[in-house]
Amino acid sequence: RATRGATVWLTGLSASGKSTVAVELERLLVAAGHPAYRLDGDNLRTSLNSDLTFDRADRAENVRRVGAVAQLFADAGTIAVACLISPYAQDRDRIRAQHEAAGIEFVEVFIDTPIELCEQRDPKGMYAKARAGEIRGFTGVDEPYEAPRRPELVLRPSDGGPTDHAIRIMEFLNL
Ligand code: GGZ
Repeated sequence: RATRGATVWLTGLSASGKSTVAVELERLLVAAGHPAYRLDGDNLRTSLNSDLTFDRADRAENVRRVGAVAQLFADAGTIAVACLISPYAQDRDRIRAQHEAAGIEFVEVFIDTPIELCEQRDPKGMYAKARAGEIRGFTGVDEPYEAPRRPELVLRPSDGGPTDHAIRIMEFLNL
């Protein structure tokens, strides 16, 4: 039986662990014979989205483009695994509606890592710079993050590590 396509949309703060879960999920899916492809917001900002900033309108455009690309992958029978902060509910809801209108499954996963933990990790020193005022408009510091109200899945550090989280998503997808 061919894998049906779907979009798995990981949303959460910077350093919440979205990319790590996405890498793990892509690996598990492919190992189980399901075509999967990761669309990482941070990476795509150097290519498809290199013209975009972090202001409100450009973040909306970032989410719109990656949502449309994910939908194309899903339509072709691949599991698209998108990981973007995607901080605004309205932008995420819009791409959900577009998937639903086309009859394509959309799975919103909230990587619910408390900001205190994200700041402790701070792998690129960005929270420190944002706190020092060297970066302005940083999500969670001086820009909002709107948590999903009805995500299909919420994954917290207390649920385990990235592999546990990826397995939870596989189970949700019945794969
Ligand atoms: C949030 C920022 C910002 C600002 C640069 N706010 O954790 P990272 O470093 O490696 O990944 C983050 C990435 C966010 O890109 P997204 O495309 O996922 O964001 S959005 O969905 O909001 O469009 C972070 C880095 O870019 N970064 N400046 N001001 N994150």
